[in-house]
Amino acid sequence: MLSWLPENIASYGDKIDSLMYLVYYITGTAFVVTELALIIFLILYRRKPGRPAAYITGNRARQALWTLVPLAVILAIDLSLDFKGTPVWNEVKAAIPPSNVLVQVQAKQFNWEVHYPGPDGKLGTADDLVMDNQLHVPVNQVVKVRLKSQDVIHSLFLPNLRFKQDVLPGREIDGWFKATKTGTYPMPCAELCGFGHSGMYGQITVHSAEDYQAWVRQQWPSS
Ligand SMILES: [Cu+2]
Repeated sequence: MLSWLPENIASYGDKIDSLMYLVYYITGTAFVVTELALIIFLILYRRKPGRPAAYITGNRARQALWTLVPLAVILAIDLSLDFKGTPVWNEVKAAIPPSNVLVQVQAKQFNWEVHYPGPDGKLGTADDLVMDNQLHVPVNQVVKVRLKSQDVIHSLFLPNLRFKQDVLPGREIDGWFKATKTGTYPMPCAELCGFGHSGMYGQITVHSAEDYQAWVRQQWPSS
């Protein structure tokens, strides 16, 4: 089930996917039950010659039950989702684990401008490197991503890393991920941001430790 989800290469991906499954099964069950009830009622109470429509006077206690029972069910589902979701939110969004790899992704119509801090590890210095639509990271390491926008709202989407974060002009938003598998994966914009939105499409390359070192040496040969 849910095999259409893109391959998961995020350290926290399983937890996010299990929440997706949970929502999927709850909404799937609700869909089947309500559609079945609709079809059964349509057949049972269809118009028949000689059968007049029922005259229902109403019953306050029964009507209250018809409202309160579904309310209790929905509330229980909501609370169980909160209960399951809160630890995942805390792990993924609330705090960023210690990280040695920092990148700044600056969104603009219609590119991802990726700023690498260089050997000094600081952004905004002379050894910074800027690449369009190319995000290079090492495997099995926490990568801290600083998100900025130069114009409108964008959303950095790394489907394989189960990472999706809005990028807002005037704000600096930090996120993180840890890739568990090397390879090249898509990096689209997930927020309609103008006429070139669909072309706002980069790539993330997850390198092995050795390949990443080689890539770093290639970019900063003097260091
Ligand atoms: Cu965009």
